[in-house]
Amino acid sequence: MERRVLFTGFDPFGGETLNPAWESVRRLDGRTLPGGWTVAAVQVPTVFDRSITILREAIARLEPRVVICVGQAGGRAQITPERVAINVNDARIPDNEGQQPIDTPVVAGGPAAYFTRLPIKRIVAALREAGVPAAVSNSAGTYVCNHLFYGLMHLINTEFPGVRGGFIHIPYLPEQVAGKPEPSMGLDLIVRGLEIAATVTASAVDAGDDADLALAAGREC
Ligand code: PCA
Repeated sequence: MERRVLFTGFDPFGGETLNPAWESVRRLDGRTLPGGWTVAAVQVPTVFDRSITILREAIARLEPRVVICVGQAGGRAQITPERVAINVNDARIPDNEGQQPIDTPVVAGGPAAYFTRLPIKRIVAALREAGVPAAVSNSAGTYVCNHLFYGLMHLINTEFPGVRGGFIHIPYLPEQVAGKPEPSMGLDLIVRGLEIAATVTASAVDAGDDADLALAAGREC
């Protein structure tokens, strides 16, 4: 396996003309991180099943040690590393190929949920330290983002055990909400935040450190 971080970012969906996930990860493609890690970015479609197929192919081809899938979470004001992926597809709107699964499993017979393998508390602490709004999220929803997140964790647990990976949701870009009372975050700040998340994870891998920080980052409901 390479000392490489693979980022994935979704294409636009739900009537948007851009997706901040792809806009940000494509700017990280080809960068070198502290410690000599390289970064690759791959676009995935906002499509059930095919997004996982493309992720699997990218992991097999690029042999990354770290995988961070990124998606747009409209309405959120912070960068939010996700704690848990659940084995449920329940789509409020059709995906980009018209599929709208309701209450189906991501993987038939798979466990109810997988926890992330990213050091999400360390990431949140480092982001806040750098002045980037961040919080742990305890739900990635039930649409294609949770689907890909669960698919990634299933791949890690069945085929690629050496990969540390997980999912991060990011806010809308300002141009997506101009004229709407919705929160957003500028592209440069998102890119910086994702680079910090990758650097924190890479250095945990280099240190052989599987433990996360005991930082209180939960919420009541
Ligand atoms: N966000 C959606 C799917 C693609 C994306 O960027 C989600 O949160 O499920």
